[in-house]
Amino acid sequence: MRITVLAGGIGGAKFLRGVRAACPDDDVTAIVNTGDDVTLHGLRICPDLDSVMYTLGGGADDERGWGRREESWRIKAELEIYGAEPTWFGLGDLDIATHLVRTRMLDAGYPLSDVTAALCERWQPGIRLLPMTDERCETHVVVDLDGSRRAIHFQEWWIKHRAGLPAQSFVQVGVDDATPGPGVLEAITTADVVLVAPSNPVVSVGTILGVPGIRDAVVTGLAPVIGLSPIVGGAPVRGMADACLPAIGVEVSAEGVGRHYGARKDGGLLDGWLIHDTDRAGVPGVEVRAVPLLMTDDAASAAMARAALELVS
Ligand code: FO1
Repeated sequence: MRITVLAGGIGGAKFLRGVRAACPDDDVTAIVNTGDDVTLHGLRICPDLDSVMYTLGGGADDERGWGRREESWRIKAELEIYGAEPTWFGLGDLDIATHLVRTRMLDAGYPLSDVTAALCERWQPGIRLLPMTDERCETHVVVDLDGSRRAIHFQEWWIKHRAGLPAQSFVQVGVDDATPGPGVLEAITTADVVLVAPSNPVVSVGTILGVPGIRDAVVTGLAPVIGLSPIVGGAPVRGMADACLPAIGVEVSAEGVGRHYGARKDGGLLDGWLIHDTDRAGVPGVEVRAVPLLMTDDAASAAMARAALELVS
């Protein structure tokens, strides 16, 4: 069976580990958000691709959810002594090697998809990782800061300001000129099932669907589309979806996100919607099922993947 998953970073990575565990003999492709990507200290950093690659490759720090386990921060400390801004971004020594290899390949003219494939040669994630696009497409957040309204990079908003500045809106800089990366549309049109990971509906799933052509391919494709709610109770399990959803007028609940994605038969995204077993959600035109959605370990994530696939049948 061909399973294609739309995924962001930390939540998406944990869920993909569950899909891989539940479907060891199936062909799994992850279409990963690149809107969080940023160039800092001359290095191109792809947080969501790296979270997925490290998590599936066994190199992730599971507590943080991003970056490498057994990491050290000596270069970051040196940069701070030099006063080399930004000092708020956590650049780990081991992680820097990934950014150096990626930046060198990009500078040599390789597209991000080739770079990702090369990095995965080492990490062997066990599924195919596809950037949503090879073109630069960066999420910026419009905020009021120091008395003026301005757009700051998503990473600055999320890390430096801890998503504490109310997001007036989100702008995916470059998305209108972006094209789906190599293999992306094919992974959607040939899929037996498309899964929407419990990732941020605005800055992860929303950004992937914002790349011209991707939403249409999912909505008009033959494969059933099953989503998993990133919101349990009235809050995200991790991350900052609760700081993002109000900016697009969506209630921070499983029902709010499900209705935001909408029913495929009405031109929306979903055929099925998994919500946490303590939640309730009415999503017209969508089959809703309540199952445990806390990815406490691989067994829990695998059970979620199986529940999503059962919803297909
Ligand atoms: N998240 C933080 O909260 N603080 C950091 O200093 C930080 C550094 C960082 C470095 C590399 C990387 O791949 C991810 C990093 N993240 C950090 C996470 C990142 O901001 C988010 O995971 C994604 O952009 C949103 O999912």
